[in-house]
Amino acid sequence: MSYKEVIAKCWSDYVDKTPSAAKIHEILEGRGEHIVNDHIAFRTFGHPKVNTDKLAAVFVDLGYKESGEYYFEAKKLRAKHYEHPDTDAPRIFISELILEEFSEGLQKTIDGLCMSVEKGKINFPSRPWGFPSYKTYQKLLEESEYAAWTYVFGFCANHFTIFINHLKNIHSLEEMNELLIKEGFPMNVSGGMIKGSPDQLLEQSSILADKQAVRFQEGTYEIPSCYYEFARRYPSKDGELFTGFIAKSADKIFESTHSR
Ligand code: OOG
Ligand code: NI
Repeated sequence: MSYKEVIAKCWSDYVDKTPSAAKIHEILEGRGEHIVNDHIAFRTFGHPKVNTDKLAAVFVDLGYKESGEYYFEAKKLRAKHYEHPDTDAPRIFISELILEEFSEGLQKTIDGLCMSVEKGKINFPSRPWGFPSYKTYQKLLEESEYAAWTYVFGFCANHFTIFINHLKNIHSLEEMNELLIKEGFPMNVSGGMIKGSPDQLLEQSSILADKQAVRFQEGTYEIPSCYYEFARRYPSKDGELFTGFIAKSADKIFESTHSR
């Protein structure tokens, strides 16, 4: 498989969970835009069987290289990003929950889930532990929204990201956000609608996650699924666009899957 095939599989799973992403595509394409993807993000648990390096192995085999590391103290997460020599390839951002910093109960729950993960390559998209329990979801939610989300959705693209620099008729994140608001999409305003600044060489915004009816062991419940992000990058002194991420901004972007 090529990286393009893996990403295409993740995209079709993602639009199923995120009808807003398909709508935004239609709106932009209707205005004559060709959409370029800046990055795709995955979430996981910092457990030896499924940690960031395990998920990344699939992408590293397809030519991606580890290119940056990030730490989120309050959310108890760490992350890495990966770049591909093919300049058309979107960056990959993978984060993991630092299990040691959570209760024994949470650690046991995640250990239990990971027991059913087979050795070898991780598949995308996949949720190796079968149907989730709503009770477990709620229990995890008490300690970490990220843990609860990852339990239910597993290893799938948590968001795709429209690369604003490549749009023809939209020249700023402000313009993009205005259009989204006019079309009725709810924005993530945690830390301000636009995270980052031209000085930091990266500006980001995102809509709040769609709500999806998910089948649990106990029945079907509507919970936040995935969201769409928008990024504008600026050149550094060498004239090349900045390719990394800004931890302080990312910290707020994570909150796009919080309940509205
Ligand atoms: C990732 C949030 C961080 C970014 O671009 O800074 C991020 C997530 O919600 O899993 O994607
Ligand atoms: Ni992102």
